[in-house]
Amino acid sequence: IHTSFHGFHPAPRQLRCQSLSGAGAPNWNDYDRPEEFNFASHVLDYWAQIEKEGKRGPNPAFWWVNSQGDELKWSFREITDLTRCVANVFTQNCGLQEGDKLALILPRVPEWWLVIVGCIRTGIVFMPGTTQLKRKDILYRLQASKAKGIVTTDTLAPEVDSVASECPDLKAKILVSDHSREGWLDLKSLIKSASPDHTCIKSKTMDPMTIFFTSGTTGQPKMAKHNHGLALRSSLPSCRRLMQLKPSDVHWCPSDTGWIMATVGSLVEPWTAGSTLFVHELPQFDPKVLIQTFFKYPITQILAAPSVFRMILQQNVSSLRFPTLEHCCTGGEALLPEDLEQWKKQTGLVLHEIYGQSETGICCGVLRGMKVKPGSMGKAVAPFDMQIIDDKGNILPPNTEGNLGIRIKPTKPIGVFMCYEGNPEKTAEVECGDFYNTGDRATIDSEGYIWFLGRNDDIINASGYRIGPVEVESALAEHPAVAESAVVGSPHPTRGEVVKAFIVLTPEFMFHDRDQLIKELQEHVKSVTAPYKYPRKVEFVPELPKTVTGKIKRKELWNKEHGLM
Ligand code: BCO
Repeated sequence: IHTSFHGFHPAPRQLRCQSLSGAGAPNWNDYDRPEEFNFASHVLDYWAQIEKEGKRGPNPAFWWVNSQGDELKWSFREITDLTRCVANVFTQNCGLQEGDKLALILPRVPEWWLVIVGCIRTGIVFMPGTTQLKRKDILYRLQASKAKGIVTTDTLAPEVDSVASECPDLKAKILVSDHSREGWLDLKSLIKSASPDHTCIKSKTMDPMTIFFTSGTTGQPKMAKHNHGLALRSSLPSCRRLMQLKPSDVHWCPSDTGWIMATVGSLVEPWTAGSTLFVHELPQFDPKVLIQTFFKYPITQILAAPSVFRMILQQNVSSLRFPTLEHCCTGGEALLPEDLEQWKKQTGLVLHEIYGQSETGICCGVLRGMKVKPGSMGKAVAPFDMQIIDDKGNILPPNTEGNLGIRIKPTKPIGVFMCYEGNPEKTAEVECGDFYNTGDRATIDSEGYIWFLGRNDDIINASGYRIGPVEVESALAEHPAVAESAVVGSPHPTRGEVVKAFIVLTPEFMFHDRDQLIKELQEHVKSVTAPYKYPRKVEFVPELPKTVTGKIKRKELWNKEHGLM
């Protein structure tokens, strides 16, 4: 990868508002459905051209740093060239082609951004996954998606090798490393020798672009498949009004690369506006590093989960008055009014809540400049029509609690997922009359503000992670101490909710040291599945509450945890 290290200069004044009306793409309106769209050619190549014409200012398009003092800056022209090289590597060296699926499990290294755009240029469907995934998670993902390729690092390559023989469709293993590994293609050196001449596919807006794995109440994560509309959506005027990013902005979204928040917030959104996309490698999350980063770099906008802001507020530092930060957005879990108040008090800035899911991207929010109602997650962002519905899909009146729905009939809006790949039953389950049922409970007031109330199922939202209880219960079941368990969300002052496991012990472990056993069970879960799912709270119980048919009553345990009984 070639790098350029040019100094940072704020963009000229006249460019500040340039991109509010749909960035580089044609001036679509919120309800347009263009036949063809490709983020690489419509947006990135546009900004590369603007740069070439000297109309963008000298700010980098991509600015990556780490704690060792390394920095990397790319212009849009460099990104265009590099991602064309990646596209050629995929098709010529890896034997991948349009429609193939590629698992992408990388930390915040520059190649993550190159791979995504390389996929978009070639029509390869990228499937981001968190680097916290373990062997079994990877096996499931490769098998369920029939992935033809995987891109990962040295850390996870051995895990992939240990399951590869069980994945007959997997033909390209692509490594991002400074070392080579037998049986793996070395992405960095292949990019260096690849040609930057590549013709981007002419993708239809409705062609598949990406898949996000998302936890459900039962079973393994579902595969929420999106078309190119997910990226087009950020070019629509209503979406642009959300953050009102402009080319002079330096935008930072420190979300884990496995989530839709990273794809949208740390790639599509800033680049649609021609802004600088800022990345800190942050191998381990540390709120102190975030604070130092705000003081060191000219970051103007941030998008992160409420837990991130809470953790920053809890640090004992003399000032949280950041010199350049102007606008803060938050989503992934509920933002409490006290977080909003504290952030305002300490930083002088308003936290603007957004709401979305792996199935929807950002679908509602408090737009920049809009009146903030503490506790509300704002209004639906067109073209989404969001309503409170009953279990049959009937619209309920204002201020009535019900299911939060997004209208998908007669026309599914740009940005809503296509389906759960390979799972028509689950896809049908979330359709409710003319609506997609988000599974969240909410109310809408007479001004259209949406008030989140909670899930209508057992899914846990722990510091912005969506966790299916069965995934944790299955991991626990593999430990000899666990006769059975039930997992629910439990309130937590920093993380909103954390995973709590109620465990019935097997007779052999009944008299073991309880504190030691808790630690052992936590480590066990961390070792068999992605560690963010581990139960931070454990309670040993003689039995679990069950229905007459023997089904565990998780709701009863949840109510107990939330002081409702
Ligand atoms: O807290 P512990 O130290 O006990 O455990 C942590 C890690 O140390 C540990 N861990 C991580 N990698 C490991 C490992 N252990 C063993 N081996 C490894 N390889 O596991 C625990 C992981 O928990 P965590 O990720 O919650 O950790 P942390 O560092 O406290 O991070 C805090 C947050 C707030 C940064 C993190 O929870 C977070 O990023 N939350 C936000 C998630 C998010 O972005 N959600 C958005 C989803 S997309 C969406 O909602 C749509 C919106 C448009």
